[in-house]
Amino acid sequence: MKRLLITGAAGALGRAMRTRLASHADILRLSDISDLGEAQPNEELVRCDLGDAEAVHRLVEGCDGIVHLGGISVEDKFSKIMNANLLGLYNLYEAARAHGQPRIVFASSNHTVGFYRQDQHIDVTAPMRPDGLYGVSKCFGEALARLYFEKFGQETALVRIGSCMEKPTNHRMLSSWMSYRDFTQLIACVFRAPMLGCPVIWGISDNDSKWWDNSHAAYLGWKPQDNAEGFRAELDASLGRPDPKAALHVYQGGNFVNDPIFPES
Ligand code: NAI
Ligand code: 15L
Repeated sequence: MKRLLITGAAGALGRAMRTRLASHADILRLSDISDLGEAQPNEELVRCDLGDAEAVHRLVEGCDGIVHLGGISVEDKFSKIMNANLLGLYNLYEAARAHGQPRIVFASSNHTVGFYRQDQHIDVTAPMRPDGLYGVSKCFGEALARLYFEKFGQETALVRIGSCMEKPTNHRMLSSWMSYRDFTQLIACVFRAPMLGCPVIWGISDNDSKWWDNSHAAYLGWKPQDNAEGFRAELDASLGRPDPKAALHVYQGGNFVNDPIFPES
């Protein structure tokens, strides 16, 4: 593709995708509210608040695909979540509608279903059970994307990312981990697919210990290659045996279930 937009490009996942997706488009347009550093020859850098509709329209114009990683990524005050994850998402979808409906990868989250227990195995037909306002904002994002698909045919991959990082850092992530390599390949499959639609996809590697079933998305041809199980011995040695009563090991959303509703002041 000619121009791929990555929002949230200054964040943890954005920085990882910036290098890994560089060869997937002629030009990467990288955006964030925070500093993006120096532009590489094939990069365009755009500082932009997702809550600013006009800026988001300019950002999306001329893009052939969008990887939407920008926004508040953990539990926070509602006002912050509202600007970045609710208003920001609406701005992005209105901009996409005005500028040719580029296909979108939306970084949704396992926190849409965080209140399921880890001994429950679910698929994408399971009702949402968000574990906080952050999780609710991702439920909103999925619903908004679905609306724009039904009404206007806008295609989006709703990737409910588990834990996408270099390696798992606790025993919960033996189930929820997705490697950077697998996420990169998922994004490539999404943009290559002749027909995408608006599927929910669980963003996890081929972990032995899984809670989520991705069989409905086989048509995308995505075959994750990594497996968190290889890190179990290392985690056992560094963390000891997990406490089976701790929220981290009871709920799919882990400790997020214990977050308070943060006051605005
Ligand atoms: P992060 O917090 O490191 O990055 C998010 C980026 O969005 C930051 O650079 C931040 O400056 C930017 N941002 C926040 N508010 C903004 C606004 N109003 N306008 C423009 N940019 C704004 O988060 P991370 O880990 O890189 O995650 C990326 C995305 O993936 C997030 O949407 C997160 O919810 C989602 N996700 C990540 C998971 C993970 O394991 N890393 C798991 C599940 C979902
Ligand atoms: C998320 O949604 C967060 O953005 C990320 O920071 C991780 O905490 C991840 O979920 C997780 O559940 O491990």
